[in-house]
Amino acid sequence: MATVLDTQKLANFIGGEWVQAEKTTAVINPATGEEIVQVPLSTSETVDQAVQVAKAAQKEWALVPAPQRAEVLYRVGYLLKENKERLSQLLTMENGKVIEEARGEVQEGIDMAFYMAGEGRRLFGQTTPAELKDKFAMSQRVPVGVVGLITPWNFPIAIATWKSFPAVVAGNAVVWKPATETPIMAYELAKIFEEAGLPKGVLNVVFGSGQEVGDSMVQHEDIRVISFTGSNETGRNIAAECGRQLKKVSLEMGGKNAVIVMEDADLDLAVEGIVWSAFGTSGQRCTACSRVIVHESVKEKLEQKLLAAMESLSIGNGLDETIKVGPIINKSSIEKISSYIEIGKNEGAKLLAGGYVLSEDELKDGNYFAPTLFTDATSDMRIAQEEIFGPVVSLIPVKSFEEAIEVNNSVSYGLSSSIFTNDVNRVFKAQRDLDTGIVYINAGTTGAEIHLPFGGSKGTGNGHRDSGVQALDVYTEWKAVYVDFSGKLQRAQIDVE
Ligand code: UN1
Repeated sequence: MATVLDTQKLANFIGGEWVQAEKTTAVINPATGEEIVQVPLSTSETVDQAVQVAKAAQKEWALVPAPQRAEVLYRVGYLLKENKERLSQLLTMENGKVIEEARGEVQEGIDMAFYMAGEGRRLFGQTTPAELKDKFAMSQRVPVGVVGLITPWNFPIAIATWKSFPAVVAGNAVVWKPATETPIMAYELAKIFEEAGLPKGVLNVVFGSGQEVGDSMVQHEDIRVISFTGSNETGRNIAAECGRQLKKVSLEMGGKNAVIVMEDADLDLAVEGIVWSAFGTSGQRCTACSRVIVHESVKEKLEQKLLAAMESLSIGNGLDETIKVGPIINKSSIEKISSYIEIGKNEGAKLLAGGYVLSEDELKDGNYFAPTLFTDATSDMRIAQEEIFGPVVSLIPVKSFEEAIEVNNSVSYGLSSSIFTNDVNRVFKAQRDLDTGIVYINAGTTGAEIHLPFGGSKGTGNGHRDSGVQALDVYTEWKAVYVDFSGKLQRAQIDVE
């Protein structure tokens, strides 16, 4: 494979063919403002074509033994590995995240490939005692059919693998709409699936807007599952339509994640954890830390240490290995983040650092926002309640461990949380009482591993999980099978003595 992108214009991938669309739009490198490539803006007709092709391909694919389906994923894993550096560079170009993090994200995809390939030899069901003599009972996972994946720009390859790999190994066909801001990872992953020998039509990529492509996927009656990662508002609309159609839907819609720092914590370690999870990926992770709940007795010390650590953060184009904080995805995100700075100031929080768009000469064409620290925030403020999705963190002082837990749990999201403490009783209480789907002890709020369930409570989701073996629940249904070998008609519930 070439070291750079091999085309100026991306095409949809339908039934194993690369199909150009009439309308396209530019993909912009957020670090430089330069156009990288054109991406299709497809129509609902294209979605329908993809669904028809997927439907036909799925029937055959479901009959391929699962260990053989898994063989394709092993090959995908090796191809991702071979191409790791090239993919990481492209990922940094389209998304902006620094190269070290891009490599980490591609690694998540590699890990997911081998992990889910292993499921080809598991996909466990259960044998269960039957209530009647000479009768056998079991339950097994079966594919759902055609699944629709709608993936975000902030983890364009990792999240795509969390969803497409379990879907494919379980015997489904996929229609996938990647974010138009970051379509290159989708293009590359589709090419890798093709090279790995996935039968035509099992994975289809349709590029385009949420309004046109996303909506028509959600509305299409032959798509039986929608798996979505993105904003809360969009997720709720999707869920409403899926509910009307009795279509299964899996949602992951962000967080308002906090790091709790208790008075007995190792403050230097806490600062490292906060800086990494608040300003890594420029705060554009669902799991990013955007609140620090700190015991009042160590508040000032923590502020000083945080400010010192923030000063050493280098900001710029993530392709430069020395850069720690890359750009923000686009201008409208910059506007949203800027608006929260005003909101925070008006609410009475104290701005200690950052809060502005960077415009130095070498940065002026990109979208750069200074790492920002508010302090003396209170839990009821909008900056402490709403997802900002940028490098902005708010310190909330508290008087006790109990209050810290209460403040952590007082938001409408429930994705990730963390506590720094050396008190073993607090460790166990915190892991029980923090109401998020992911809890970290003495680590920041980011860094979930792919073999554990990823997702959260309350406004973060609807009970399903991406990644981990739990992801299979999204892409399979349960079938109960009874085999009566008694040779006579036995009636359950009635002929039981
Ligand atoms: C996301 O922010 O949407 O746990 C995904 C983490 C990464 C994945 C984040 N492994 O931070």
